[in-house]
Amino acid sequence: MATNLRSENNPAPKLDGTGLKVGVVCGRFNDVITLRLLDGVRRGLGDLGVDEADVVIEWVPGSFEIPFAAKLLAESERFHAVICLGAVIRGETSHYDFVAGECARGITDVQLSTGVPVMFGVLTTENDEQAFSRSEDAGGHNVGEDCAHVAVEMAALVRRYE
Ligand code: INI
Repeated sequence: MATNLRSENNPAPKLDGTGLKVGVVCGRFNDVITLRLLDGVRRGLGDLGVDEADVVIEWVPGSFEIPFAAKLLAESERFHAVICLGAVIRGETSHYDFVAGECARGITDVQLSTGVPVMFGVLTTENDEQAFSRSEDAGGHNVGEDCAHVAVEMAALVRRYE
């Protein structure tokens, strides 16, 4: 994720994931990285009180397939939030741009058309090193863990307007 300049006067809200049901869509392409992101999601949701039994994980071949699966999960009405995990690492052709761009666009479409918050936990990096440094073990930076927190915050926002 990019730099996040945070003020000390605007603390993040207290998050409680008790009772939340969360769907996770995970890309198998670069799964050395996406498995690490998935560990981060499990850690983050567990820390906020989401029951492991309330987390459903669906694997898809790659990031390009993620929006399709996210739509299925979001439309199922079984989840308060969906988290998408993928790793698009730049190669020598423009394939990267299409996969990353369509994945991001598709995920946005899904959350706006279904009203279910969908997290963008898809790494788009220049190289492997950048991908590893965004999918670290407990105590380090892990975008999956960030997404778990944002999923709980967004689900709470939806609940306030139901
Ligand atoms: N999928 C990824 O998740 N990451 C990548 O880096 C990637 N690259 O570089 O090709 C990738 N490609 C596969 C793509 O997501 C689809 O599975 C494939 O095009 C079939 O639709």
